[in-house]
Amino acid sequence: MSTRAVAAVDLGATSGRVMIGRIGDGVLDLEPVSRFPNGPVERADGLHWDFEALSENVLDGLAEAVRREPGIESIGIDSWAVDYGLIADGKVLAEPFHYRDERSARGVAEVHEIVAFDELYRRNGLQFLPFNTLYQLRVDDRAPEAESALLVPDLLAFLLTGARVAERTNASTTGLLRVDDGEWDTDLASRLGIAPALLPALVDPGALIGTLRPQIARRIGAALPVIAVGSHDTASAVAAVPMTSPSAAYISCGTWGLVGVELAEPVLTDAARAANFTHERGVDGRFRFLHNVAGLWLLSETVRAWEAEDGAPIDLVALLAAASAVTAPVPTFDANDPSLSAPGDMPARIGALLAASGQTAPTDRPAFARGIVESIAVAFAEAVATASALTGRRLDVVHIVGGGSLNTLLCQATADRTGLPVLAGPVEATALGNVLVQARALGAAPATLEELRALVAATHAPVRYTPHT
Ligand code: LFR
Repeated sequence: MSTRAVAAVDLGATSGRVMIGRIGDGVLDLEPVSRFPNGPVERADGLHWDFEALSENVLDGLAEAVRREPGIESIGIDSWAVDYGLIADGKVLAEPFHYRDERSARGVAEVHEIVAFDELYRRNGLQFLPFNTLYQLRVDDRAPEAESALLVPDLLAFLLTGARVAERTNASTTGLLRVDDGEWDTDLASRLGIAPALLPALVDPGALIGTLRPQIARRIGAALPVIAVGSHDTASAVAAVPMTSPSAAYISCGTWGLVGVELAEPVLTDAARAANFTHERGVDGRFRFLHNVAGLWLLSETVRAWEAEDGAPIDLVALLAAASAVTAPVPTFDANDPSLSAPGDMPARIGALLAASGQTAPTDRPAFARGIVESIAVAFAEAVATASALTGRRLDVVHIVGGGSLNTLLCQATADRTGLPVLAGPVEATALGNVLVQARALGAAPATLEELRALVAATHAPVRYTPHT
């Protein structure tokens, strides 16, 4: 089988990238084409994403990808979840809000006044996250002017092709999708004052979304199809976790650490609701039964604050090496505390949490960073244990994929605190999942998720961390 090529657009909360994916017999690799910064931008009405800059960067990246690899056959797009843009008269009405914007707090209060959380969980199976799309849409003043609300990857696909769709894995993070049949819960939307007409037709990963509009095709240099992938980045990442058995847990670790297991059927118990475990839809109708843990966000926001203080960049690799060398015990805190969710002075907020639990924040930076990594690992271990208890599965391995898989301190701490071996990598699981689903739709990859994961395992052997007892 000859090697085939596709383009993967993968947008994260701190950076976006365009990659060429190549796939063939025993071949699966990525060529990075472009990488650009991303992050919250403060506007008069709150925190947003700079969608115009993002889309320009995506188009430039795609043009460069096609220049380098004229054999590219399709494009797939994934990004973080929940955030959306509104469309009116065929145009983007307003920049998407950032999920860390505080307006959603009002949405939570209003939604829960109308529909209690118990009922929401029964209907949508989602963990409570204050920024889930339904809370945002409830308080969106511009929604009445709009024809459609499109999640970020669907919004980009619309700009590229003109087609309006809702890819199902990401749609499952809105809170407006029924957990039982994966269709829009239009009754719920209506009760919340969200016009069901805003919600476009659902498509599954692998579906053809459309072909590039002529002016976009000219700019990129080819009239390519855009294929739906697991457009929620976590769905793409989980599709590429080289798991070989149901007794594996996974952690997709970037800005967030998404910790859980894969299920064929939901576990909608009171215990799952109380533990705030979610049912997000995965590729091929699987459920991502997981819990959000604040991941590398805590570290990157801390480093950002120190850099502002110093007026100079910090070498993260050196900082983590120094943190690894710390031998004295470090205090830990609840990585999931809601006070750590907004951007801004993270060291002070962590210090306040430590003080509230009668502990003292280390004054030296490596020890402080070590405390952050250990606190994330504690939260990871708790979530793995909870996933096991809620599903009744004995878990025997933890896969870590994404940026966190390169953090040896975090991987070892997770092995130590779970008491389970950690298999780390691939770092680019999200982009690989994106490539695999496109390739399968083109007939260039095997049919089952298990076979796709076997290809990942064969081409990206994970690094093993054994727990120290
Ligand atoms: C990870 C992620 C999480 C989602 C959070 C906000 O990038 O997509 O799965 O809960 O971002 O959208």
